[in-house]
Amino acid sequence: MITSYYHDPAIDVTLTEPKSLDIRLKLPAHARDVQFIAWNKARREPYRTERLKVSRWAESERYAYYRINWTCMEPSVRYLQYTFKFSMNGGTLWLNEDGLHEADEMPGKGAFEFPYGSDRDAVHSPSWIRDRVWYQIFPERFRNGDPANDPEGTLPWGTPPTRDNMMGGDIQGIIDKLDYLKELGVNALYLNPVLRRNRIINTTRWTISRSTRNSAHWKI
Ligand SMILES: [Ca+2]
Repeated sequence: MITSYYHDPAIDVTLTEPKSLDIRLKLPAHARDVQFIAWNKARREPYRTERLKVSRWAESERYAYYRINWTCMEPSVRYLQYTFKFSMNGGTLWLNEDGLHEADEMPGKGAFEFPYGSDRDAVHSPSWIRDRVWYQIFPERFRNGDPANDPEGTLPWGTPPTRDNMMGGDIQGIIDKLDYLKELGVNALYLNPVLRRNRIINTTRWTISRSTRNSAHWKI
């Protein structure tokens, strides 16, 4: 009976480039015929099952250490599954995510999984975002720049906020304070949520620009 086994996939991130995987396996010293078997989970893309013999890397009196550097992943394969097969004490064993199984055939489920992301899974930030100094604003509570657009029931500025009360803050209030924000070194604003008359609206693009050159006037 096996009382100790350990598997270390060496990395715990999703790869976006065809790099190799360094996989290590520690087994009792008398384990033999270790194989690494990998296949495409989705099976939508053509990908043959790999069956690779894993060589013994190091050993001690009680344990054997196996290691395989696997470089055969294909970028189109999004989710790989793999398992280890080895023989010991006359039986065939499978090491899976959910433990050890003694069986002649590979278990139908429970294999290790490895998300091999494609480029479409990666986050691509625009170049302009890298030197931004962000300032997050809740417009309704930042500044009331135009009392004429206050929703019904707007309370005096400075009233203790609750989940539901309204203070009348608006985009004009932000515009009024753009120079102040600039003095702080802020060069990007993150507004949330933007409300239209106390109703949350879906994503909308607003453009704010100077209305006249060299002035403190802004338009939206
Ligand atoms: Ca207002």
